[in-house]
Amino acid sequence: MGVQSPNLMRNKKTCRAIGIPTIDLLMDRTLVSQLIIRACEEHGFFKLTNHGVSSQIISRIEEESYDFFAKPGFQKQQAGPLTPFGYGCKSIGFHGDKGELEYLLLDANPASSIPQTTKAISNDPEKFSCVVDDYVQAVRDLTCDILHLVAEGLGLADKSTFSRLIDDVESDSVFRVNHYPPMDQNQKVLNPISKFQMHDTNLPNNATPSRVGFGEHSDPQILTILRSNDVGGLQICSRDGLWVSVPPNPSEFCVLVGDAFQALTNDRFKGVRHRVMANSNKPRLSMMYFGAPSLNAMVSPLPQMVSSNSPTLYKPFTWGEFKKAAFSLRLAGRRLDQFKSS
Ligand code: GA4
Repeated sequence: MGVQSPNLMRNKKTCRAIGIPTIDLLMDRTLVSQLIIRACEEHGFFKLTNHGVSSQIISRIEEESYDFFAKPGFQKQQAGPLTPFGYGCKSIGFHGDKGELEYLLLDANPASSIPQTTKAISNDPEKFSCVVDDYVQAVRDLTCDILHLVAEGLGLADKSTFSRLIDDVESDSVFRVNHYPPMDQNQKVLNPISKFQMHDTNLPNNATPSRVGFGEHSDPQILTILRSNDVGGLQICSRDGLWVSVPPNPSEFCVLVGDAFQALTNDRFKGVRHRVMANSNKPRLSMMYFGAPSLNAMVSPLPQMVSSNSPTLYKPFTWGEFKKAAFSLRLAGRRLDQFKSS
């Protein structure tokens, strides 16, 4: 499979190399679909090159985001608090999880009118909405392509089985921009223990502790399409429980399997646990499109994914029911457990 640059990770007990699957969308379609399926099964994660999203669309949203985050705090606060969309700082979601980041969370459905939040985000809300819509539309199309490829690879008769869930006017998809401020050098040297959480068990004993930018979790939705600037920090948890750093590459997209895809495929794909360690001297900016179904769509296993050898693992449930449960469990793991069939 198009595996590139093995990435050495150090762990207290072991040191291992892992290849992060990198898939070139310009390769032969049948091959691409097989590689995507294998990556979703083995890692719940892959990188995409030659994804076809125009660099202009990407740089415009990136510039708007940098402009917003460069504003003084009191101005950014005017785009908050989250209701559920808007500006957030240090608190992740509504239930007390903390992170060393600030972010914008926006509705990823085509805006019929410019929401109040957008007026507080930009001096030119129409331009901002347009830039967001262009980016979101491009990554939504890309997500639908990937979902078509998955359906093809799984041999489903209806190739839009997955894509139609997010290509829906009622889709609950969201768009998020995360800004991880640079780590203050003085803090890093003077007060490393009390200031920063010691979560990084992969670090050798003499290394500088890492700051948790976004705590470990899986995304609740179907697929996440992530793009970052050239500052690293994203780590994924491998199947054997090791944290693997994902080298940043602004020209690529990272694709993450979410909990809903795990349920739809009856656990053939697994949601990938990931986190961001914000310990760079440079600011990290990442943009995520979270592709989700409508609130009343069923996300329990597709009949085609169930057989006598693979009986259904989940009771029937809607995305709305799962989302409610996932949000109340915060960043905790095993959110799907309460939907397991007995
Ligand atoms: C993780 C993925 C998306 O960023 C998000 C997050 C959401 C939020 O920030 O409001 C959650 C988190 C995410 C999962 C558990 C709950 C909800 C924060 C949190 C503690 C927008 C999403 O959909 O789920």
